[in-house]
Amino acid sequence: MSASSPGTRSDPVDTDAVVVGAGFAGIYAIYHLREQGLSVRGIERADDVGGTWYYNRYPGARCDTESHLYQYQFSDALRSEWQYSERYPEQGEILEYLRFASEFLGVRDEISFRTEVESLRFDPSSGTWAVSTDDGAVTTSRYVVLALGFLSEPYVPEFDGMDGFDGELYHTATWPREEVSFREQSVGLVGTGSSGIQIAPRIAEDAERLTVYQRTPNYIVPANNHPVSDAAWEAWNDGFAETWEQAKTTDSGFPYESDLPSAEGLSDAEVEHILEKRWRMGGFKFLTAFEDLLSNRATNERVCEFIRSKIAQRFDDPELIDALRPEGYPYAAKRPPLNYENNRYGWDFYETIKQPHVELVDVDEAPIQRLTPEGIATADSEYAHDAIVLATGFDAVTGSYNNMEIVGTGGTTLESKWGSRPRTYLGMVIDEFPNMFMISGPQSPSPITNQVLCIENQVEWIYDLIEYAEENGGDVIEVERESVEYWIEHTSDVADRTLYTDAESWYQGDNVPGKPSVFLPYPGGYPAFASKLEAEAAGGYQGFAIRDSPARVRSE
Ligand code: NA7
Repeated sequence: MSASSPGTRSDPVDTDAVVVGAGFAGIYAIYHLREQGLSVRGIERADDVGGTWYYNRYPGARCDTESHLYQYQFSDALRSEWQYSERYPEQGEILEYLRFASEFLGVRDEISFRTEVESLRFDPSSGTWAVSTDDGAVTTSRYVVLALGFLSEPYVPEFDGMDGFDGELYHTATWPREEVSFREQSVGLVGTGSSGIQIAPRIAEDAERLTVYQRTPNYIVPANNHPVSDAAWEAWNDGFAETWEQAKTTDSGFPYESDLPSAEGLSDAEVEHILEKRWRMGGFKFLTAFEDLLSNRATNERVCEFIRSKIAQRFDDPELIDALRPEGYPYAAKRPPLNYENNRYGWDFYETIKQPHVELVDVDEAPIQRLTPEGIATADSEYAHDAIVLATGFDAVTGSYNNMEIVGTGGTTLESKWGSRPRTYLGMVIDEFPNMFMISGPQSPSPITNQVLCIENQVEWIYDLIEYAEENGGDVIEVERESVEYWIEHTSDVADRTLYTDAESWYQGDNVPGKPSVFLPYPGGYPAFASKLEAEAAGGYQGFAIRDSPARVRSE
């Protein structure tokens, strides 16, 4: 397909499609659309591919997805050329993989690096987008694909005195490229989510003192990371097709079967037996022990108790046990971090907390009030630091859309459209924003589901829709408002039937003051989502209005 078939336009465009972002999603979108015959231009603000893995280069950064599942599956040739070295891939290796993949797929030449999109404006008369970038250029394009990532916009708390701190201030999601040394320093680490838990041992091995500021104790499960042998990798590769087929049948999109539908009605010994086995497996395999973990409070509470007892077993100090005990919200309703032994002493997060030069400070009871020139002031104490590391997370899922002005038909801005909550159909399209597609957008399953599986599915679905429109309808693809209303309601109904809404989490925007509290991912699971996509396509995209722009001249 190209810009000249089957209809022709009176006004030529610079490119058929602009893809914004060059992480996992952007790379595949550029590749797939181009392979299908569209001209594509990628735009990426960084000087390399990688997306969130480009920026989150803090010591200890690692992906909680198992490495054989954290690679594209659409190309056997690509897969056969790559091997990760550990069960969970470390940030540097993921970056290497994405560099390698982008070269292997030949997409790098299509990407303008070091270029930031400032605005996207839809012109209804021509049915095209004008993409303005910070180099002063305006690119016209028929389609826009936003592959912005859902963990791309760092969340920085607005502590008073932030600018007045005399030491170095870091955020895990904007870590410097040059090596950072904490030697002989007193370091304050704010945040004990996945990033805080991963970086804590690495700071502790270097620094003279580490103070960990914890607001909410987490349900932390061992990762059980280990090197991957050539033989193990080969075995994974041999069974890859079946693994992915199996992954597509589970809600999480991972090929992990549950042991039992529920823990309800089981004896303590039975629950213990299953969870001990899962604990040894580590990672998200622990999460999938019982099918109803996120829908049945009784099951969830039994799993919570098991984790609490595991934490208690690791400490002699009752005060520390108490301080680290997670309660008051269900396990996995908030993104559950994994625990890695990832420094040279083999300390995981809990072992780090035990070290004599490490202190845990509870900032739930006595919150951080401000930064002073010397360090951090909480409601009841002051702490002196040479450096402060904010591991405070992200303005997740929707935050990355705020950095550019997106203007649809009739001058509607995305900011106003999403004022009180994001509005999408299938997490990919928005009414009044024709020919614009999101990958891993709000109300898509990506943040709580196997990423790569979702990305490939969404990219391919988007292309199929474009192809269908070009062949059957017109050059303006706009989702019907009713479809969006339906999807918002459906997403929220499904979320209300889960335990997700019982925790304050970035899944609901609760971590960012003032952000509307709305469950952001699609919580119905991968198979349900995939079948919605299939049904929409099989039904001839009834949820959309596909029409000709005034500028389109039909060749028939
Ligand atoms: P997270 O998981 O959002 O964790 C952020 C942490 O920062 C969490 O412990 C927060 O406490 C804490 N935080 C945020 N603001 C403050 C203030 N003002 N005071 C004290 N503590 C604060 O981000 P991560 O980067 O660790 O992980 C993000 C995702 O990346 C993760 O979920 C995986 O998907 C990979 P809280 O829990 O809100 O009380």
